[in-house]
Amino acid sequence: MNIEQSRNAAFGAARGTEQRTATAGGGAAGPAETFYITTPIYYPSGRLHIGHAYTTVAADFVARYKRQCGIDTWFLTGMDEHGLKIARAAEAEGLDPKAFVDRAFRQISGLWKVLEISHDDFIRTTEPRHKQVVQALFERLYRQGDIYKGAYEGWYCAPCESFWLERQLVDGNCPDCGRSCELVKEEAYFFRLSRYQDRWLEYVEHHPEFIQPLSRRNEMISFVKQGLDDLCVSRTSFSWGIPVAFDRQHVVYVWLDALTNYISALGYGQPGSLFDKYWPADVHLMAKEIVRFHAIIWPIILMAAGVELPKQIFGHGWFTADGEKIGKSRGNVIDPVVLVDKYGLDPIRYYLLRELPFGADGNYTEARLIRRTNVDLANDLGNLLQRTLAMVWRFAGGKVPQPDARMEDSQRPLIAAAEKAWRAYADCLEHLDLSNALGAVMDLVGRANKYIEEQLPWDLAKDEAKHPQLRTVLYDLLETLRIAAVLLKPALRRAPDALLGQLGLDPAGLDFRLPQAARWGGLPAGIAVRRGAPLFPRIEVTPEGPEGIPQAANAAAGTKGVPGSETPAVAPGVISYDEFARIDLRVAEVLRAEPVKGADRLLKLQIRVGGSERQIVAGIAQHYRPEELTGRHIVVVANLAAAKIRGEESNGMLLAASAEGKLCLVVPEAAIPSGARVK
Ligand code: ME8
Repeated sequence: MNIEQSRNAAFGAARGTEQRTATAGGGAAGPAETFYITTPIYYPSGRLHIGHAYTTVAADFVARYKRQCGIDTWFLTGMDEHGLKIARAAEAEGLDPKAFVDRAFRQISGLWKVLEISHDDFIRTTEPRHKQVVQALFERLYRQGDIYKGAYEGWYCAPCESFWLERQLVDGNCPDCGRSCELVKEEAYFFRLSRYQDRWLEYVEHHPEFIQPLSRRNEMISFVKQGLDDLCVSRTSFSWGIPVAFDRQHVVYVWLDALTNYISALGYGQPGSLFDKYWPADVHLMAKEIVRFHAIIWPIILMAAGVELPKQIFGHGWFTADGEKIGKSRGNVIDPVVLVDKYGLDPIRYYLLRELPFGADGNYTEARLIRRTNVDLANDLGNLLQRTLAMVWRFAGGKVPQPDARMEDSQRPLIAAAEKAWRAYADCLEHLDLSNALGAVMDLVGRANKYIEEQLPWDLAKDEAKHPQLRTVLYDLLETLRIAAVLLKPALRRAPDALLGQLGLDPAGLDFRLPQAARWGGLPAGIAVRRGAPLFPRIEVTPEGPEGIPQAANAAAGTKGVPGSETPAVAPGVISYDEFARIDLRVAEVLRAEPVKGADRLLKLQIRVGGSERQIVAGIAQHYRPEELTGRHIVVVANLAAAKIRGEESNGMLLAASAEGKLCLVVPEAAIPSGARVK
């Protein structure tokens, strides 16, 4: 059974949630058999951008991981279609609001297809199934006295769809987004938030995992401690919303409407619905600016309605551009479809999931995206596969060799490294530490690359007595790659299967279920490995080339400034970190050196950089004899554009220091494998 088939196969995996505190959906005692994860339902007021892709790809990673663990998972996303903001956006285009949101629905569904999001349901707040739950909830709260009628006089921020009191404004503007607010004076219904303040504080105190990360929890607690005002929950000055069933002059406040999606989509109120199976949600994911609505208003609505609270509200950080939140209304959006077209799906998903600690803010730059692809995926993972397969062809006839049964596990360090990687990965995912979960896999990949340098398989091959050891080394490298692919499977969409295919496996017939699939020894000996295309071709970046960063950043971002640079303005003669980071400095081993005919200053060097070999030409013939160089480790610029020097191809440049007619090579100060990064 493969992962797609195992989606609904609940087999009651008890995950020891009892002992954890701040875990995703943790805290509840007893085994967790189902997992329900949500993203915010997005406003279709403008095109969705990389920020929306971030939350949705993150939720997708977690959902796919849970399914891969055999847990019965439900993943919900959707669209928040009502409210003043949408009504105005539609009007600005001369469209009826329904026609406007229908068009947006097609666009947004298309985006999730491109990103291969595996949601189980997509809720639209204009659907009857949703409207009916919102109306019933509103009426229930009214009948029990938690909603009452009054008059609202205060300020409204349409972009955030939030009410503010005069004293809360900052310089007359919305304290959340800084934009101007409008004065609202109308009859309205109010929800008695204030009545539940103490109950909320007590609940949050006893459930440390409820709001995460901790910094957001603390913010929310101090916000509530300042005192909660009752919340205005209806509007009469526009009509694009769900009418209050018993007073049709009013439409339900868009946030009450929107938050209810998390239960309306499950069929709340209908016997035998998905609600009985999946509620309470294990985690509501979102960025920090809307944690307040989810962590305070939503739980209090649920408390009032007698519904169990979600297990966790997780507010991650923002992708920023030049330090400012990327946002539809700021006009600095980056279109994920353009990026996928340009770089492929896996590099984008990997970048989104790996780049920022989940919870922190961070700048988006195309230069970083390229670097992540080149360094982690192309160099570390891609090269490990290529080097290993090349050795399997050369030393083992292209078949997965049988490891030497006489070798103890303690003599095979990759076994322990793979076990450690799995544990770290699973632990990180349970805590929604998505970036470090992938980091654990990449550490394993790094360990395997290092293992090649330690074992020197080409030397083992020279000594027949060492052939059993050679076969074991090769098996261990292949098995490490298999485990890395299994662990990358929920995050990436193409590379894991492609990698497994090159190991000689048929991904369609594999059982990816965790933790079994991550256990050592799953790769059968004797199968034939296959030659395949590189998993991740390096993205070539040349200063002036057509694929250079300036064009890349402009195409996707439409931003001004120095695209791809994190610091737009630097003093003349000073370079930004990003500019420095574009130079790929590597340790290289010199395999051979020889003079270049007719050029008495030049030597031609064959070097190995990690798993690949190349030639460089260097002007050092008057300082070094060729035989002095063989076997030495030097430092090279590995991503310098190729050049022909005196008719010889040169793919890189070595580093040397020179002064007063003297020249010496820059070399690593201690033994370190070729391919090691210099930074
Ligand atoms: O707030 N960085 O919808 P919305 C990271 N409809 N995440 C970002 C981001 C960025 N720069 N920009 C957007 C709404 N996001 C309401 C939600 S839920 C009941 C109602 C992501 O279209 C992030 O998840 O403004 C953020 O919380 C969400 O998009 C806001 O989407």
